[in-house]
Amino acid sequence: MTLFDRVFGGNDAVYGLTEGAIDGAIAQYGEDKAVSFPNTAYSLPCYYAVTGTKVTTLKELKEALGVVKTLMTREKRLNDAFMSGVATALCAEFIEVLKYIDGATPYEEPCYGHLADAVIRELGVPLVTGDIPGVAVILGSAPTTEEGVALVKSYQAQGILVTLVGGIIDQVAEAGMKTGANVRVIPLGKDVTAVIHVVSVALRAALIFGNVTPGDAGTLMKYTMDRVPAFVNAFKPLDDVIVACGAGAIALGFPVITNETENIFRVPKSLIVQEDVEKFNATSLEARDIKIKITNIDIPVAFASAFEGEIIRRKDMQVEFDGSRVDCAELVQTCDASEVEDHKITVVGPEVDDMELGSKNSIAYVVKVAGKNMQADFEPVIERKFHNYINCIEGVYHTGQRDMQRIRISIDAFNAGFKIKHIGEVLYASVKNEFDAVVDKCEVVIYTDPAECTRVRHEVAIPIFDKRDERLDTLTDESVDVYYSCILCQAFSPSHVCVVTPERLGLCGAVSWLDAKATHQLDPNGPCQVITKERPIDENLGSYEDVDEAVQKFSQGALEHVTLYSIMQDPMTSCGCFECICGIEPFSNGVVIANREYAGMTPLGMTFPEMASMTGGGVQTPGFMGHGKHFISSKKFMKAEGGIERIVWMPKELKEFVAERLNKTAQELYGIENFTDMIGDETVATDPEALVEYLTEKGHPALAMDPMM
Ligand code: SF4
Ligand code: NI
Ligand code: CU1
Repeated sequence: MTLFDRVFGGNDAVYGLTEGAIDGAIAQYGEDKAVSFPNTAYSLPCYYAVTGTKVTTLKELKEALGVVKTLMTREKRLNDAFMSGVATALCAEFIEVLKYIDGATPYEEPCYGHLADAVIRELGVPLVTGDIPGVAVILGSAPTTEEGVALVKSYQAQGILVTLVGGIIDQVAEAGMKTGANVRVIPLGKDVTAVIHVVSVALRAALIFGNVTPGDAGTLMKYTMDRVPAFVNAFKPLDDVIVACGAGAIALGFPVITNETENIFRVPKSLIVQEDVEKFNATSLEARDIKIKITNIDIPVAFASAFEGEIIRRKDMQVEFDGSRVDCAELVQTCDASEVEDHKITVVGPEVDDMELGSKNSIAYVVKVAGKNMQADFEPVIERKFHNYINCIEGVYHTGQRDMQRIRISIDAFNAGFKIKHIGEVLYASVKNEFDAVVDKCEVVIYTDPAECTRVRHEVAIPIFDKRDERLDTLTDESVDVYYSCILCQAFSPSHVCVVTPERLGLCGAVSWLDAKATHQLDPNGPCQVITKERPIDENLGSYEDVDEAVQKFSQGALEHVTLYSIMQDPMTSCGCFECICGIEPFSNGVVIANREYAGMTPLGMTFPEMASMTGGGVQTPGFMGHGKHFISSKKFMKAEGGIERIVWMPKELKEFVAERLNKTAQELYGIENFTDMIGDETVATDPEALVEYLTEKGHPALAMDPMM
């Protein structure tokens, strides 16, 4: 039997199952019954991406199956096993969506099933920075639990996002391994059709970031091949259905590595037989050409970006440090080279062994750096990374910053021998690794002595923070000589360019003007380039000849004009990983803002994913604009259209997050007190009528402004 026979055989098997399932559902619910996956604007994402048609009811699903049948027949005739595999995958999507019918929640812990659009948007930045260097899809049961777990852990330790389908899920659970999106190990589901949920992520990435036209299957597959660093590890025995799905994966550019030796065809670089499961990792990375950044740090627990989202609960914690209760601080201090002894780590005060189980303690760490190219402006940039660095330690958890950080060390980490001094090792190695262009020498002093912590916090850290805040306050678009471009997201959004200014951070929320400046210094030929601002065209719009030239150049001609302060005229583009999106609300002359975390409805009649689907892929879409959370309180937010007075609605959580800064801006610009009180949220209105009523009652200024369109 050839590979082709097996794929076509798998096709037929899946097709039969799908047809039966759809007919069964129609018999039960009637053909007008709605079908969709939750929290996506692209339902059904794979079918929509491949054909350009959205499916919303069982009737349409049945029609879609007809289309798939035609596709399968054609591919069979053309003898294209790979495209035929794609058709099989579409059937898998149909089977999976039926599980969600009638509001069902078919997946239970630990499985995820369908992944929301928001998950994909969140992956944008870590994927482009190489923080997540790849995506592994592990299918079936490993020969032994140990081998399966070792494979999953090997990827996890490299920061690779691991998705699991089938028996491996039980193996990982049996070994007691923690799974979840926060530790980058995502069990999708135990049926083989659950594999579609990761395919769906790849295809939606093309729609969200790549501006690929739905239905343009050729461009779609080129996108996934070139830009989505995924691969498949499939354990034997492989049945025809798995082989067919594997052919689909290969069509998308994802190599399949298997330990199956019988009845299998090898396809160079695409279908690779590797009998030794221990070598799956190396073979896969080579096949997909994934390079891993190695950070070797001498600590007794693992250190990997996959552990960044790990949470340590009170009952699992050995000790904690809490800046909101006792004196704590974290600080980068620029020193003269003579004052810094490279790689010296000092702990002043008790070590973890001397602290009581479950106790709350003080901690203050001062990272002294010296370097010819070091500037005080880089201190907060480096300092803000401490959160990531410390969080990457397995069994250590960090939140907050400055003098309000909180750290927990787990009992497991403690038992493995983790000590306070290891935090110093991590800070040292990470700072030297990432900021090598500006930091020549680095020394870490960690205080746990309470009196010393009080001294460091009040006498050293707080005065420095105050000075930095003053500097940030004076950092305006007018006060600087240059802006910066960021094109990091071009890895996914080939024509997208962010223009980062002091008052407008990158839409991902992760790149401020200071960050961009530091990035430029660290890597002069990298993603952040200087944009001069010597030739303004219209200061109110924030348009400059220099900016236009820069975006033309960095978008390879895709963009001609970009304004910094307008959402109507030549607005900045979005890649897709924006923290928030704002869109025009015509009844109130205002804009509605939704953040990625918000799952509910907005007064636009759209959810966040639906609003978000209006823009992305590096194209300009007047009326909708992606932006960072901190941009909301900026004096430059939609300045051309009247500024923050246009904001009429935000989810409550976001409103609370921005309240202090936004109210300050409203006070300064318009003399309005407690502006956020005038802004609606989901507790007062999710439809335009109720919203306008609320705004009228509150005397919201937008109502009296000119319509925006
Ligand atoms: Fe991507 Fe813009 Fe953020 Fe750069 S600033 S990482 S281009 S979203
Ligand atoms: Ni104090
Ligand atoms: Cu992005």
